Amino acid sequence: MSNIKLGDDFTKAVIAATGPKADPRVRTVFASLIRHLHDFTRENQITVDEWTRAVALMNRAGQMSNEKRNEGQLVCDVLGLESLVDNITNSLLVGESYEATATAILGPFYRDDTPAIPNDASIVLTPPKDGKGENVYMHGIVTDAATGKPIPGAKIDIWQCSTNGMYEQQDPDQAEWNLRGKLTTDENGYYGVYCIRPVPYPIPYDGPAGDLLQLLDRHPWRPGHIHLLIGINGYAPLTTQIFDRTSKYLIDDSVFAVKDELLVDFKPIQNNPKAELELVYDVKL
Ligand code: MBD
Ligand code: FE
Repeated sequence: MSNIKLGDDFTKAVIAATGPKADPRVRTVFASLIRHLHDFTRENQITVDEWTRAVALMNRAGQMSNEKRNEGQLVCDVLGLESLVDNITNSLLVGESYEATATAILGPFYRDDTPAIPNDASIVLTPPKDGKGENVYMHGIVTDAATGKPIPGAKIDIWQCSTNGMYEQQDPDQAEWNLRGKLTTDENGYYGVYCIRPVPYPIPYDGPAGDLLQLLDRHPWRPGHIHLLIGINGYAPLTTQIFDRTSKYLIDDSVFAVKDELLVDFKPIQNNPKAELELVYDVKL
């Protein structure tokens, strides 16, 4: 590094350029960000060519993104960043909710305007045509982690992709809102919904996130999962995912979201004309 003139003093000068009206948190975080970015760049002797490629990747992620595609988030996901901020955010809440259900990342396919549906409705509006769709009666009770008491009126957003590996908004052949719904727990804290057994699927890899996976000699697959977002006034919202215990890719999820506590069992169910499988999943807030 003997020829490098832009060393520690240069980094300090860049940090010191921050003005007096900057918000304290912004000041702290950016001083650290500049420090790490500069150290990283010196340590790896990053060249103009390499930096140009990184800038192009960021620009392409932005250009590809719209309300159906969040490529910036996907790039973060394959680098483990969304899982890391999820873990930090929820560690900060410990004490208040130490017995609560484990969290997992939101992912890029959540839609915040999902319509409400009644309990025991089916979210399978477009049944899979490939014969891989196993119908599941998923149900459980939402309780208060501290008291064990049921929580009535909790909203449960649920979403999953179809057996062709696509979420409804990615796939013109699926009805809008297919495999999505917003449930409300009843007076006993009960929720129930008919869905499908989730199958492994590849995250979209035709953009910068895919380029990164290829560069790093990695695959794009995720284990079969169902997303949940549970909220009610007075409790911190719970974002999580549940994973089929028998799925492939549990130990090499491309976005690093699997936790032991989130593995679930699909069991055969008798005497239910609407489902072959049952999934009992209780939630503690
Ligand atoms: C997904 O379906 C997902 O759940 C996450 C976390 C990242 C990419 C695609
Ligand atoms: Fe997902």
